[in-house]
Amino acid sequence: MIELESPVERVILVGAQIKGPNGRNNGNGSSAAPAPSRSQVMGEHLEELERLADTAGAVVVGQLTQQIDRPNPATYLGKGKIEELSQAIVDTGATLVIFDDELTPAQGKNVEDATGQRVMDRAELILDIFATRARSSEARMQVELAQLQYMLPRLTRMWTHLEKFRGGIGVRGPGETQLETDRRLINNRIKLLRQRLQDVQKSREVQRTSRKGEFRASLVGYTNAGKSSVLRSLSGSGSIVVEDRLFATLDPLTREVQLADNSSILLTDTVGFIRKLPHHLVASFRATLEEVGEADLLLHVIDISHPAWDEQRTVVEGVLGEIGAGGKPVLNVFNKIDLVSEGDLIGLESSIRNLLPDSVFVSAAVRGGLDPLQRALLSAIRARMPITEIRVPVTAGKLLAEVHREAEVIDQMHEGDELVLHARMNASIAGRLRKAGAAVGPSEG
Ligand SMILES: Nc1nc2c(ncn2[C@@H]2O[C@H](COP(=O)(O)OP(=O)(O)OP(=O)(O)O)[C@@H](O)[C@H]2O)c(=O)[nH]1
Ligand SMILES: [Mg+2]
Repeated sequence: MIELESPVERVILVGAQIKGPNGRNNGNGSSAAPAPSRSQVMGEHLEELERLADTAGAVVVGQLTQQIDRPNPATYLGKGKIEELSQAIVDTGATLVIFDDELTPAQGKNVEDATGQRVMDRAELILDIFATRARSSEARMQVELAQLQYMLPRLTRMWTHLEKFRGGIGVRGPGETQLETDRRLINNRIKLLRQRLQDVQKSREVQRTSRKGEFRASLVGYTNAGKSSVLRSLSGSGSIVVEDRLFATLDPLTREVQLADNSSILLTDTVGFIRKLPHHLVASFRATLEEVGEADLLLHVIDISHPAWDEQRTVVEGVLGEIGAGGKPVLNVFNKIDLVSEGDLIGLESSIRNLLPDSVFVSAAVRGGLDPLQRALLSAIRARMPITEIRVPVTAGKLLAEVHREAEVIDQMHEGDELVLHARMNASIAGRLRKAGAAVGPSEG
C-alpha cells in the first residue's frame, strides 16, 4: 500500500515581541480590563498560534521567544537566536517553522537558508486554514485570490521548495524565464478571479435590494466568540455549524429571527476576525463583508470568558474600521457568561457598562440565556421603526397588499369605508405608502 496522506508537520513556533513602553500590544486606549503583562500577552499570542497550527493539522514540538528592539531586516531574529532555532530544529526533528509576525519575502528566504527547513508566517498559516475550510465557490475564489497575492512576491522562495522536493542531480532552479512565466500566469489568474468575484457580487446586490425594508443586523466578532451559536439559538435553525475551532464559519449566512411582539429581523452570521489578519484576506473578503456595511445594527459578539477578550474586542474594531464599517451602530454582546463565576461577573459587568453602555451579557449555551439580547433587539427595532397609523380605503386592494408586504402590521380595523392599520415601518416605506395614496401618520398608541 502506498501512503498517500501527507505526513504530519512538526512545527516550532516563534514569537518575537518588539520591546518598548507599549510593545505591539498597543490598544486603542479604551480598556475595561486590567492591562496584561507583556509576557502574558506573548504567551497568549503563541497559544493562539498553536491553535491555528493545530487547526491546520500540524503538531507543535517547540516554541522560541525573544524580545527584540526591532526586527532584523535580513532574518527577523538576531544571529544568536537563529542559531538557537537551528539547534531546536535538529533536537525536535521539526519540519516547519511558523513565525507569529509577518516576514518579508527576503526574511522568510534567509531564515530558510539558515535553518534548512521551511518557514511560514502567521499570515500564510491563516491563508492555508481558510483554503482548506472554504466551501462555497465564492469563499474559494476569495481565498485563492488572497493566496496568489501573497505568493507573488515570494515566488523565488516557492520554487526553492519545489526544487528541494525533487532534489537530485541535474535539477536546477527555474531561472528567470520560468519565474517570469509564472508571474504572468498568476497575474492572469488574479485578473480572472477578480472579474468572477465582481459578477457574484452583482447578483448578490440584486438579492439584497429585494429585502429592503426589513431590519437587518450582522453578527461580527473574534473567531470562536459564539456568533454562529447566537444565530442558531435565536433562529432555531439546527443546521448552522457551531464548532470549538477557529474559523468554523467562512460564508455569510442570513436567517430570519422572530422576536416577541410580531416583529422579526434578518440576522447575518459572518466570518470571524483574528489578530494580524492578512490584509490580502481582508481585502478579498470585503465583498462578503459588505453585508456588514449594509446592516442597520452590528452585534459585536465578545467571549467574556476569554482572558484576552479586551484585546480581541480592539482587534475586531480595527478590522471593522478597515472594511469601512467603523461608524455603524454597535451592540456589544458579551457571550459565554456561563463560564465566568458569578462573583467575577458582577465586577466585570459594572466596569464594562461604564465604558460601553450599549452592552448586553448573555449565554448562547443556556436556556433563556439570550433573553437580554432579544430585548435589546426589540428596543432597537422600536427606535428605528416606530408604530405608524395608516388609513386606506377598503376598496384599495393593491395598496393594502403593499402595506402588508412592506410594513409589519400589528392590527387593523374598519372605520366606515376605511381600513385603519397600525404597523411598524421605517421612514422610507412610510414615504412610499404616502405617495401611493395612503394616509400615514403617527400613532397615538
Ligand atoms: N459555554 C459556552 N460555550 C459557548 C457559548 N457560545 C458558544 N459557545 C461555544 O464556543 C464555540 C464556538 O462557537 P461558534 O458559535 O462556532 O463561534 P463563532 O463565533 O461562530 O466562531 P467562528 O465561526 O469560528 O468564527 C463552540 O464550541 C460553542 O459551543 C456560551 O454562551 N457558553
Ligand atoms: Mg461561526
